[in-house]
Amino acid sequence: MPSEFRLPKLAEGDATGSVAKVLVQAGDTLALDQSVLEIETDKAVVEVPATVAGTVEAVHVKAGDEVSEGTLVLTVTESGVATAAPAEPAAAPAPSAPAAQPAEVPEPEAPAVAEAPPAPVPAPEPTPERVQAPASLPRREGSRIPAAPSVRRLARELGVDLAQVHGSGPAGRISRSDVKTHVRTRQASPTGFGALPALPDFSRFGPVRREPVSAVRRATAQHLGQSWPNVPQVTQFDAADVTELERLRRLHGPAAEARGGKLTVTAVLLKVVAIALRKFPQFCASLDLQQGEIVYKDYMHIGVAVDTPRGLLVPVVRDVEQQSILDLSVALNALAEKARSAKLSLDDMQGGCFSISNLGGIGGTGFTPIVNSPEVAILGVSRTQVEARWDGSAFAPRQVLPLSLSYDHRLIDGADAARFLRYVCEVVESPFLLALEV
Ligand code: CAO
Repeated sequence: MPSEFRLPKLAEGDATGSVAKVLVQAGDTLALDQSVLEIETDKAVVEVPATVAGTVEAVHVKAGDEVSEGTLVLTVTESGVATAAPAEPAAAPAPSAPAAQPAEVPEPEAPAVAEAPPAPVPAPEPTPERVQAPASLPRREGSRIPAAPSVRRLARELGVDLAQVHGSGPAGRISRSDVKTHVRTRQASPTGFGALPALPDFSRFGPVRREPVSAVRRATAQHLGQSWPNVPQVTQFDAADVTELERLRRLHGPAAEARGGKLTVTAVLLKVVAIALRKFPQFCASLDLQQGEIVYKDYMHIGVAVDTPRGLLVPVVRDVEQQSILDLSVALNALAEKARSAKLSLDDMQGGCFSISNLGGIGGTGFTPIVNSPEVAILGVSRTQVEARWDGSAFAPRQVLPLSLSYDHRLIDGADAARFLRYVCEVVESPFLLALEV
């Protein structure tokens, strides 16, 4: 005998909602708890599960309808299965809840530098809830994709089309870990660019030329493409008076050259940053959201971005704190040379705790480098300029080095970043501090 299925109470505080999707049609066999509607409220999209089982005789709502508790949704001929107690639709967390999910996505061990060749993607580990399901379930157009509201919400936040996700649960049900596995696989797609919308046909507008994407470019795109959307980053700017440092660099440059090095600003900054990292250990750390822990590194390896004919490479200078500036000038020179002559090994590019990117040799007044995740900060260096600075009684020409610090705001607060960068500037301005601190 036909019975009516009416809309139960929506989530707390939601009197009305609008129908986003109707998930059943007349003639369907309806199972208990099967999702019938998706309703969009101010706070979330919720799925409404059936509290009756049987055959759908009529659907009384359509997408876009405003509905509230008690609205007639379906007429159902019951199949004799016991009627469940009316249940509140399961609401996904309101958008005001901390949106931590994207960061939870387990990323494949990112190369310690953006530029290492793409590592093979480890096969996803089976999770306890996983039950072997057919490789792909045939999904009819418009048919129901089995996934809980929280899974749908995660998919929406990560920009995942659930129709593309392989559900590993019974009857192809999609779990959170299926969505995460899908994202991992997509991020590690052979192109390294993930799933992107198709490009227009540019040849309609004029002649075009196509070249294969190099391995270095692909690795850079893949790594930065992961870092940028997943790391909420901010850039702090400052400037250091390097007049005295420049005098010392000129004075001691020949000593570096005698050892096969080059006493550049980058070599000095390596040492300065190492001292700053010891004073501010959260800048020498990584965030492990899966374990809910911060990983502090007691070693101090620093990556330096090198512009090479093959593209950007980031070799890592090891144990920076334990080396003198002269040692560092030699090590940096050797690594930059290796990078430019395509002789870097994977080891040379792994294990960095922090990165430095110096574009000052080329020019520019400032830029915002991208954090080389899972590191949490990167120092950008721009071109030294001569500026008129007030010395208390007159303006005097001073050499000023513009610095920028991009940082992962999940771990580092703006005040800490300002203190870190100010400290870097102070040490650069008073190189004597280097001797005091080492
Ligand atoms: N301001 C002014 N001049 C600078 C400078 C600065 N901040 N930094 C370097 N210079 C000068 C050097 O003193 C040197 O001058 P001379 O030739 O007169 O001696 C010249 O620029 C070239 O320096 P260098 O490149 O030999 O040495 P370095 O240690 O300063 O830099 C390296 C090494 C590897 C960082 C640099 O060569 C490089 O590749 N920079 C590009 C990094 C990059 O691409 N970053 C972007 C990453 S994100 O897309």
